Amino acid sequence: MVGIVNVTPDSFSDGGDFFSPDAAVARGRQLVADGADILDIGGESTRPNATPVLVSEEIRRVVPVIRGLRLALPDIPLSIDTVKAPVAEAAIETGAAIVNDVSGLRLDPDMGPLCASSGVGVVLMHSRGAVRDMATYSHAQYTEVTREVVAELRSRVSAARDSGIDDRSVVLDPGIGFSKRTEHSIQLLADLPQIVALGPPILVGVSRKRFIGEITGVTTAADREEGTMAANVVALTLGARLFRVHDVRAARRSLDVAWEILRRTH
Ligand code: HH2
Repeated sequence: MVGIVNVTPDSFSDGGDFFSPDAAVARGRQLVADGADILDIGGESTRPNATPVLVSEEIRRVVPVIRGLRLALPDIPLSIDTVKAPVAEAAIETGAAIVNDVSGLRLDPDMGPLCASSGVGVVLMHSRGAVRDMATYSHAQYTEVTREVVAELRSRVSAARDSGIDDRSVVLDPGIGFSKRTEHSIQLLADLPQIVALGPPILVGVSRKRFIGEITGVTTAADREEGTMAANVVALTLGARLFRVHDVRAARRSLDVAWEILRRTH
């Protein structure tokens, strides 16, 4: 279970809620008490029209939080959610053990070599375009979404390998809602076994996303928990093994119950 710690003023669901380092560290402690195994710290929102964040500002946001969490929760692996190598580098120096790159190493040529030389775990998420438009529909043109996402993820795995990243350090993520309309996100979740077949463990980030709002008619992101639970349980059934969520307690409880049943199936 990966708990989200957004140190941003403008994230789509919890922007501004945990913007000060103290609030973010307290949030992280709560998420671990609720059952998080990993915390993912992000200092830049990918929501459409979010304000771009300079490297220096992103570092200023995330480093004190990573430092605080490292001290408060020394046994919990910390992940840095960034597409920028200097931010990842500062986070790794402060104690982050995982880089969650929503561009899948596409946007910063220094990211692959940095991850290789520091030996961190790497989440390669599928997206298209730049940070400012990857969560819009600008690049959401697909003939067959699953085939194309699988091919693009395969090319990100090759890029990681070419940078010297150990295959065993890689996790793949279909990038739910990134350059994808609702029908694309739903189809990708249904076709998850095809992504599982690529080899690495699969992380999904469905938490409170727009496709859940469009199915249920729930416009307030924080009220999309029931839909989040349903999508996570289906993703677990179809092979996902890591779940990036805002409400760890709900996800932990629902997925623990689902897993007790699933692990006894043949
Ligand atoms: N989704 C978001 C951000 N980072 N990382 C991975 N690996 N997978 C995801 O699905 C994913 C992600 C968007 O969610 P959130 O962080 O809550 O919003 P924002 O980008 O507005 O901060």
